[in-house]
Amino acid sequence: IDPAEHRRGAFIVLEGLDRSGKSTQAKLMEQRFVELNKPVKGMRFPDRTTPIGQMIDGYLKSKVEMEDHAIHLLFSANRWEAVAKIKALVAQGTTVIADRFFHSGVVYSAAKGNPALNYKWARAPEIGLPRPDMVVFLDLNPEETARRGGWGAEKYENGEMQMRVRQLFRDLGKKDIGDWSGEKEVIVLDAGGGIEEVAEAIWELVRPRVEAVERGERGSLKT
Ligand code: NYM
Ligand code: MG
Repeated sequence: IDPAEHRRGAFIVLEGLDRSGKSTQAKLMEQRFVELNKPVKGMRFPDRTTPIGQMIDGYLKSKVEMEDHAIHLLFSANRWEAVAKIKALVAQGTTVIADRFFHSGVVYSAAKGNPALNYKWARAPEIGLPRPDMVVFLDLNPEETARRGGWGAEKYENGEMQMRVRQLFRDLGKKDIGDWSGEKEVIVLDAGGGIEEVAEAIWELVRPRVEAVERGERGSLKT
C-alpha cells in the first residue's frame, strides 16, 4: 500500500465543562492545520442547525421539557446524523476537529443523577459511532469557569452539575478504551493557563497523534 494514497484524516475531539474554552481552542487548533496546509473541518455537537438540533436547543433553553432518556437519545441521534459526513471527510484526508462528541453525551446524562439512567445505559446508543483518534478534556475547576461569565442561561449550567461532569470526565481519564492499545478514553489536560499556553499544550498532545495517523499507523477509524 502506498501510504500517501490511502492517507485518512484524523478525528480529534475537545471536551470540557461549559465555558472551559473549548470553542476557542477548537478554532485555534483548526488554524494550526490551516497554517500547515492540512485539510481540516471544524464541527460541534450538539449541532443545533438540524431539526433534531433545534429540539435539543429548545430543551437546553428550557423552552420545552423532555424526559431524561428522550433527550439523551436526541443528543445521540444528533451525532448519528453526522456520521456519514465525518466518515466521508476523514476518508478524503480531512482532519475533523469536533467541539464535544459522545463523551459529553454519556457524561452529562449520567451526571444528572437519574437512577434509571446510568453510565452503561447512556453509553449504549453511542456504540458504533466513529471513535476519535484523541479526546482531550480541558480540565478546569467549575469555580473558575463560573467566573468567566455567560453561565447559567442553559440547562446543566450550575455548579453542582458541572462538578459531577468534571468528576466523570476525570474518571474517564483513567479508563482504557478497552482494546489492546491501552489508550485512555480521554486525556485530561489542565486548562487553567492562558489561551496561548493551553493551545500549545493541546497541540503538543494532538500533533504526534495526527502524525501517527498520517504515517498510516492507526489504521482506519475505530468504532
Ligand atoms: N450536552 C452536549 C449534552 O448534555 N449531551 C451531549 O451529547 C452534548 C454533545 O449540551 N451543557 C450538553 C453540554 C452542554 C450543552 O453544549 C450544550 P455547548 O457546547 O455548550 O453548545
Ligand atoms: Mg454551553
